Amino acid sequence: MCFPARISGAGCNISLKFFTRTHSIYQLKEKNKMALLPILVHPDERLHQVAKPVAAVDERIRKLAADMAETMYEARGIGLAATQVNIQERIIVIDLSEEHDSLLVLINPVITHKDGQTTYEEGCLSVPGIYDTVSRAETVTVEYLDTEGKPQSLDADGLLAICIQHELDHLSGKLFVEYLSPLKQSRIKSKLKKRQRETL
Ligand code: K1U
Ligand code: ZN
Repeated sequence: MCFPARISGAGCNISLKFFTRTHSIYQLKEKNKMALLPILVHPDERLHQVAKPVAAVDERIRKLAADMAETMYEARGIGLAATQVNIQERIIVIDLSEEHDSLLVLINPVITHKDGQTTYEEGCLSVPGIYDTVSRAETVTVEYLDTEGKPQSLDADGLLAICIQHELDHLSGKLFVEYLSPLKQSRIKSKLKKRQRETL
């Protein structure tokens, strides 16, 4: 079933045109046994690969989206891009709700409009424990396919707009730390490498 909706909350207002509930996380859960996927950690060259468009939205893609959602929830994130779990296909999942009941699955997402400017102290599941301020567009329009392969368009602002831009950067092989100064980037890389050595 498709219906237009407007959702507010969690620091954002979003207009969902023809948002579909037929493949919510609950339906995905019923159909597939979900798995947790390992998240790549910076510095890892695979985080810089450019994802390819999904050719066909089928059961494999729905299972992958369900596994990505489960992985995101378990890691206490609000978003996850396929690149972060070493899948080089254009899929992102986002859920800003505390209840984990507002999952967005965006397949082959493309930002078609950006406006304004805002800053936010971002984090990243692939750059654990590091938070820093990044400047991005304040509002975006993103076009994508849903889990049934139907074209959708979403106007977003607030944290949702920031998260969409952060996740699309992942699909282009870009991490939020690349917006920081070379000195900060070098310090972050050294810190994470040291942490990885210590946990080996
Ligand atoms: O892509 C990712 O690594 C997920 C990332 C998304 C994101 C967070 C903040 C700004 C932009 C994008 C995270 O979820 S990191 C965890 C985090 O910072 C956070 C978790 C819950 C609420 C708010 C932030
Ligand atoms: Zn990230």
